[in-house]
Amino acid sequence: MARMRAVEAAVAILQREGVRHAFGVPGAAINPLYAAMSSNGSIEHVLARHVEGASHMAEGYTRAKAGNIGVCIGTSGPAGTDMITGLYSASGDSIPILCITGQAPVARLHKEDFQAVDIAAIAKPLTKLAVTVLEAAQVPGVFQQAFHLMRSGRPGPVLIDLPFDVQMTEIEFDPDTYTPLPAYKPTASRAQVEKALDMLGEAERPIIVAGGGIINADASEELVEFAETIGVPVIPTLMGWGTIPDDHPLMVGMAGLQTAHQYGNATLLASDFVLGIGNRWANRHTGGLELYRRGRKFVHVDIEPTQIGRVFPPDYGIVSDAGAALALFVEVAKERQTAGRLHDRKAWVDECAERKRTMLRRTHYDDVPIKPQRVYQDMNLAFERDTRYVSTIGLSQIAGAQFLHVFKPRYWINCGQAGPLGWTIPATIGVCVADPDATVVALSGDYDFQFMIEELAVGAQFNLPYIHVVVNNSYLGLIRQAQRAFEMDYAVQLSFDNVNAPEIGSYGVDHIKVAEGLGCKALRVQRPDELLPAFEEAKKLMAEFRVPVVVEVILERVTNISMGTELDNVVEFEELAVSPDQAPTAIALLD
Ligand SMILES: Cc1ncc(C[n+]2csc(CCOP(=O)(O)OP(=O)(O)O)c2C)c(N)n1
Ligand SMILES: [Mg+2]
Repeated sequence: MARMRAVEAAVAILQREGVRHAFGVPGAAINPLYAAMSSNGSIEHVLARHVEGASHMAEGYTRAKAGNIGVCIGTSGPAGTDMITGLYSASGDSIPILCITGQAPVARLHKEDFQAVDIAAIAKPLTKLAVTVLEAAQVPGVFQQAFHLMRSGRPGPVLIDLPFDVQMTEIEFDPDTYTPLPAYKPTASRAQVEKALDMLGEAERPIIVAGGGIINADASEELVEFAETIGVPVIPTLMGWGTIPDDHPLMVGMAGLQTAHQYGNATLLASDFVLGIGNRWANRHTGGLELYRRGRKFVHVDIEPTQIGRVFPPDYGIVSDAGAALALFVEVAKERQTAGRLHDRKAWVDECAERKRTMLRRTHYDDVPIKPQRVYQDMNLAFERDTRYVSTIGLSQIAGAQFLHVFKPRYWINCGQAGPLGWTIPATIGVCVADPDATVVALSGDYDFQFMIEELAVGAQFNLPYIHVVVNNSYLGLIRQAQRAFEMDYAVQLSFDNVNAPEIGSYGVDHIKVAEGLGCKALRVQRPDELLPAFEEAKKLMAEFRVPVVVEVILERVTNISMGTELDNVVEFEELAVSPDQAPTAIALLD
């Protein structure tokens, strides 16, 4: 046993739970923890420029690699409230992050002390545990429990709030014998898997909906093996995109109201059975439930018991970790294969493949200003299979999901549920810290980019090279499009004549100068034929200077992107491809 400050025990636990990086902003009330990190020396700290940024960095860090848990740290009061959006984002997408805040001393909590706020109460609905630790001797147990909870069941964030005196108090703690608690993960039984496969066997046109739970469980290989064994097509959700490579013959598109393919929606509507694994029937995926459910049977596999039946009652539900369920699905499916008990699904798969080959949106345009579709087409040409994309929200994210290609799990890192503007830069920084050798490409609209633009300085300071494609329509594009229903174009303009940058006309903010001012490299693209050379130049600059490189593309101001309110009425505003040369990087045409 050894006597140490409670925060020294906390840092020793972080170390033993595998934490190697932390993202944060110090302040007086959290300085004891910083002192403990400084003397411990095992945790590299990345100094954010905004505390919300630190929370999104932690989330990007967790998402990049199986087993990672991002840690974000801030002081009392506004630092905690700044990180609330990060906690919301992480909880919505089932991502574990640990948020640590400083707090006023226990005896002054009730006295409206400077920057004392009940952050645990504020964070409660967004976390698996949010606690202000009032007894120093509880600090080790609270941290141990935090890691147990973050790793158990449906993953999610935890907030630990540490009053200044609690941090400073000496306690007895033995780091050498500290052991993480085992994580709890429910497992499907053989009888449950047999029953689900029986139901699937009775269907004529079954599909698998593959959710982000498969990525969280690191079980994408098992998913592909299962799909291949039973010969059933897969529709990944936005969070599950990458579980099966886009060019796999059984990947039949994404379905949904926005981030979806025409062929994905058509295939979902043609199906008569859906096996959902690690998904949550998000409304941007399902659209109206009456149409989504009509004429189909559903089996839902989820790690969290109370998720079964939350959105609609499935025909059968199984509570299981996606990885554990898939391992058993593969085992039972192989047995049935050997026994000749599986159906030949070839005609159904061919039908889905034909839709994937023919129901294409046009991407090849030569217009100036550039049409957004052309940007994604050229990104497909410029960036290799092993590119990790990061994006958040906006027409940019929606069109990105419609046109880009993803080939591996965790290579589409997207804030699916909360969609807070500003998430992209800090989340990308978290990804770069977690995987410094990866090729990382972020995608933002101009407004998302401006929200937390200061975080670019973190990328420059800590030498985190990545390419940030900023599609600039000088508009809150998604909201402008939504306002068509109100016949207005109100408070969504970002354009103005920048007195310092007449060369960009009325596009307003000079992103190049801002990015350069923050220590990054930046290029501006005005014409479609400049796109590919700019991406190549960006790769060179990234390698040479080891800082983020911004490629800003000046877009046409108004382009409506395909979306709708039901899976069968997604509105196509632009032309559909009528010949392969109009969609030259469409996945089914690439080979
Ligand atoms: C914090 C926050 N406030 C408001 C919104 C609503 N919102 C969603 S997209 C969007 C506009 C995005 O504009 P931009 O980033 O330029 O992307 P574009 O749609 O133009 O491609 C807004 C305001 C949001 N998602 N998050
Ligand atoms: Mg915009």
